[in-house]
Amino acid sequence: MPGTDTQESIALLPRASTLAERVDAQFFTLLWVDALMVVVLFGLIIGFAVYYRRGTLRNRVSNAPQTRVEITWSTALLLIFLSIFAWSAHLYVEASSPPKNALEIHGIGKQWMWKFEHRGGQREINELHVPLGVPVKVILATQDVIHSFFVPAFRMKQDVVPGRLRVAWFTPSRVGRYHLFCAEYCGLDHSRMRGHVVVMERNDYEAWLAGFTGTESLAAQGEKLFSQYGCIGCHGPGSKVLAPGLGGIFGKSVPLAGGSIAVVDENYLRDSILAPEQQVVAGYQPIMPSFAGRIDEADLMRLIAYIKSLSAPQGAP
Ligand code: HEC
Ligand SMILES: [Cu+2]
Repeated sequence: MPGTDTQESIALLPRASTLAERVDAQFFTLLWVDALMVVVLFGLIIGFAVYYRRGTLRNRVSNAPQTRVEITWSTALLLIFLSIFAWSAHLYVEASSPPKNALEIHGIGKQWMWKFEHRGGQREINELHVPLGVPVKVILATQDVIHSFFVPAFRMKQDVVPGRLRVAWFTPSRVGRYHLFCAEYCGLDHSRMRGHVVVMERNDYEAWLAGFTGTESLAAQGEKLFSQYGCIGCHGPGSKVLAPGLGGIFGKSVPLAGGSIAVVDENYLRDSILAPEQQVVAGYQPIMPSFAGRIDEADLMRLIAYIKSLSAPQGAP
């Protein structure tokens, strides 16, 4: 183990994301509050047991209710617990809302490995390279059973369930190599479903990305699939079928038949492809065939990347 890390890894898990610092701050505050409670409560129990013990006559004191003491004590506790709740809720909401400008990386869990694909099409298995100080949003899918994306040094864990895309996000705050685990028992080789997240300085990361040759961006791969699967026949320009155009829809709200409104995010696109009959766009016939069972998670993520790229600001890939 490299010299500088040894001491810390014995004492504590490394803290390698901005969230890790905040989670630890909260964890240790709670630990100290609890420790204080234990000392106060047990101190009082033991103290009173001795002070009011039988035979001292002190136990003859009145046992009329001490209303003021009761109210103060209960209110104080209530306020303490409510502020802990507010603090935790705030942390939880932030930990589950990735910033808009986050770097997006796709990940797929399968028995028994993690596969990642960067925007430019760079692929890796059981390793995830990320730049320091940049918010990273990992869009996760599973090809089979439930897995869980767990990076202890980031204090972050996200279950990945079949049929849904899940998002894990973090801002790495320390260069290094950190464990990545699957934290959901997923079959025979579950314990070997692990890898590393490698946090690099930004220019090192760029250089690392550039080191791949012959990669094609996810969106470009998705564009090819868009013709291969025949989507273009209905959604492409000049199509004879009445189908909505897909340019610019990402992030917008669409009115659905039946009067409800859906926001176009990754899961909406995924559902539109696999179960189009469930969310039919208002004003269109439900003629789009379901592609469930015909498109796997890897191709789905490419198609989604392509449709998203149609909504990207000019110039962005
Ligand atoms: C037979 C023609 C047809 C084909 C083929 C087809 N679609 Fe569609 N698609 C439609 C129609 C019609 C709608 C609008 C009604 C609905 O929502 O089901 C639609 C809706 C959608 C939507 C929702 C659009 C919105 O504005 O909310 C997405 C996304 C989509 N299709 C993607 C695809 C992709 C990706 C493929 C190829 C894998 C594909 N479609 C293949 C006809 C088609
Ligand atoms: Cu797993």
